Amino acid sequence: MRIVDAEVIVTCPGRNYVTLELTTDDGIVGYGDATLNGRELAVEAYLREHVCPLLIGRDASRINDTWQYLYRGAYWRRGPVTMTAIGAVDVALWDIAGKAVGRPVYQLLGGAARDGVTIYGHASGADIAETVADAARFLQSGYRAVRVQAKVPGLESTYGLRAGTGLTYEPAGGDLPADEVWDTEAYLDFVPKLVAAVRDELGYGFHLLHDAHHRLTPLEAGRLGKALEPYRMFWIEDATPAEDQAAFRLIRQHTVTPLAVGEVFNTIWDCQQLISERLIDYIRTAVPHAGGITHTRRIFDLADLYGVRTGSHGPGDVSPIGIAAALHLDVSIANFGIQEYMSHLEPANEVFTPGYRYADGMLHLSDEPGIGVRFDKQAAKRYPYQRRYLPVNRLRDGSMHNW
Ligand code: CS2
Ligand code: MG
Repeated sequence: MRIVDAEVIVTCPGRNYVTLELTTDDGIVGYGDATLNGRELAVEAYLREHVCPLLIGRDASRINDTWQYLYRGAYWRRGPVTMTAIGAVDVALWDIAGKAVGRPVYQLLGGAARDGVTIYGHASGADIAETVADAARFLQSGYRAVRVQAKVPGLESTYGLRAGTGLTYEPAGGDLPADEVWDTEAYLDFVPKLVAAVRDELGYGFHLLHDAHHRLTPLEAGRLGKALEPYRMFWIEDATPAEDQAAFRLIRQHTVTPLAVGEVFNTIWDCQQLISERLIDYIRTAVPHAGGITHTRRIFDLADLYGVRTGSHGPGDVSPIGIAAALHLDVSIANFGIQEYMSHLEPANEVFTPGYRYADGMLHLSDEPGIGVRFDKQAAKRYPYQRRYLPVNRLRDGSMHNW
């Protein structure tokens, strides 16, 4: 089963996606998600110029060897662009492996360990009342977990506020990064009020999550975690930038609120200390950005040794192929925690046809062979790439902060 063609397709049906298509000599086609929000063309070029020429003629069944060949062979290791490119090749090869034997990928990973994959809704609002009402809507439609994000009083814009009535929050926009202003004290004063109102109105019968989105210092994260302890959070996400893994020791000294981190990680080495010292409770690496199924599974297995559960990143800027790949891992591993899922902006469904479906607060995979997502290359051509950037954040004095 030799690879005879490798093509990278960039398309923008509602937002940009980068998809790798691999074809074998017996006509099997596999797909991988190579989308990296705001840096799509960097991954496209890495794949087209430096990886695809190496794939032609390779045995598609040698997934592990191809992973090692692309990782060690690059010499320059790690990083979001390299690992997203390797991740796309890896998922496409797993897709081919499943299609070659007529079985869904999760059955090649040891089979289902649960009936479905619990996801969380993304409630948001311009104020507390709106956010509580939005959270209630998710609960009424069967969600068992909800993330809440609301506009911080006094700030022009705040992370996580969905536009319109759709389910997807899309932060990238414009052909230059939008400049946003941030005020940590206003945020720290506000979030406990938001969370208290959600629990007062909607009770404790569901998992409640919040994303601090890298904006706090470790001590501020400890302050927030302690303030939220009465409300039994499922997690606070990205409480502080996690390059400084040791900083989480300080947060742990001040709070028992569970911590989740990892959506910007791309290798096991980014989280090895966080996991082995039990400094976090959930690891959030996204399959497309962390070297695909092969490497993400290693991260999840390491996490399992230390009682850390998974909480894969799954925003609208992970394509349905990336979401499906995560679901195959989620449904089969022992230490599954929760899966992020926002669904996708229209008209993504003209290009991607996922086999998974929503029911009772969970996503359920189909038993289609492979990853189970169909990709319409002709439809993709109808939506050419549009340069878009994630926003940047500055403090009120103009100094750069973390978005
Ligand atoms: C967020 C994302 O989903 C999340 O938890 O952190 O919305 C993130 O901001 C985007 O994926 C960045 O592209
Ligand atoms: Mg996040």
